Amino acid sequence: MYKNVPIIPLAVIGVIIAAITAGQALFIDWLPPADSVEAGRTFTLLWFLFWCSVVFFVIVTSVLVYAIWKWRAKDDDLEDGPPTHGNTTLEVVWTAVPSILLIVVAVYGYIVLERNEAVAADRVEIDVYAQQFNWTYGYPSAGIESGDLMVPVNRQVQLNVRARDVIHDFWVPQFGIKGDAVPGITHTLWITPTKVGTYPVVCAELCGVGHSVMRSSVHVVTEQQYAAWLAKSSATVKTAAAASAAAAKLETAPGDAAAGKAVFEAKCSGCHAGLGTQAGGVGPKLAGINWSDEQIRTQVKNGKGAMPGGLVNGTDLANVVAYVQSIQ
Ligand code: HEC
Ligand SMILES: [Cu+2]
Repeated sequence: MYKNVPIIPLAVIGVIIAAITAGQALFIDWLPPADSVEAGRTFTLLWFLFWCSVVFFVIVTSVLVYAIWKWRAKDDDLEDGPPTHGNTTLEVVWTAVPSILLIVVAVYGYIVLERNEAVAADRVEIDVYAQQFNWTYGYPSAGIESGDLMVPVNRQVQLNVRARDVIHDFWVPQFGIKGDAVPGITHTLWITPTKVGTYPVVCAELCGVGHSVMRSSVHVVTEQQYAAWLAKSSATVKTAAAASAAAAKLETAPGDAAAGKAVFEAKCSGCHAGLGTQAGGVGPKLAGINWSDEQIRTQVKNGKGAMPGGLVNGTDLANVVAYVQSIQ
């Protein structure tokens, strides 16, 4: 039945097409290195799909090219050609094979998805905030925020991706995972980096004029380095918080008007004439303004108009507030 099949010409055409297609696959670097467990699975699935496609592309294209070459109508041939009645075997084959293949692909794809989204008990949770045009990372366990993403190697990282303005998209090409950051929604991604190194974080959703520069870095470090970094950053945050709490305490403590007079002479009287008792200079007269301590403190801390903020702080601030009150 198949003795008429032109094996040799079909084989020659097939080999040529296969060589061209496979060459494209093998000699061009289509994918970045798979540096996460998830990327390994996804990229393998992708290559499986690709090589299946190559096989069928080669078969179909070889027959097509052969048919075009062999049975091309002559220029003066206006006939319809002989009628054919189909070929049941062929039709069954070309229905059954793709059906089976589709089932295989669906099952394989499901398994990859299932594994990539299996949540590990010892995972590290990190919040990712996208906004025009930068990334911020929050470490809820340590109570800190950072502009860089720091993750331990070989441990699952759960990223809770959120947007503060418009839609963005978190993407680290080498991790093979990409997920939209949508306002009002928390999108969860799971990544298990397998190699120590620094990788780019790219925004993969056109989000405005600064979209192309919306990048940051993810540093994959050892478990010890990660723990040390967390401890150090949270200590820094705590020290800063403690220092500002202590400063606030000093600033709001009852001040000493006499000591405040000296501070005023040094820092304020250049603008506020007559130690603030009279108009003149750049600043207004302060005697008799009838402000609360809080108002004066805020004015000195933040400044206003031509008056710069932050001239004094701590105990000096408390004292100068007391002095301004004393000349009311
Ligand atoms: C560089 C000049 C300059 C210095 C220095 C300066 N001030 Fe002022 N200050 C001003 C000006 C100008 C205003 C008016 C701001 C406005 O309302 O636009 C002002 C306003 C104020 C007011 C509010 C008064 C009102 O009625 O609006 C207070 C209180 C005050 N200054 C206190 C101080 C104290 C205390 C210091 C020293 C720690 C100080 N200023 C240093 C220029 C200065
Ligand atoms: Cu963006």
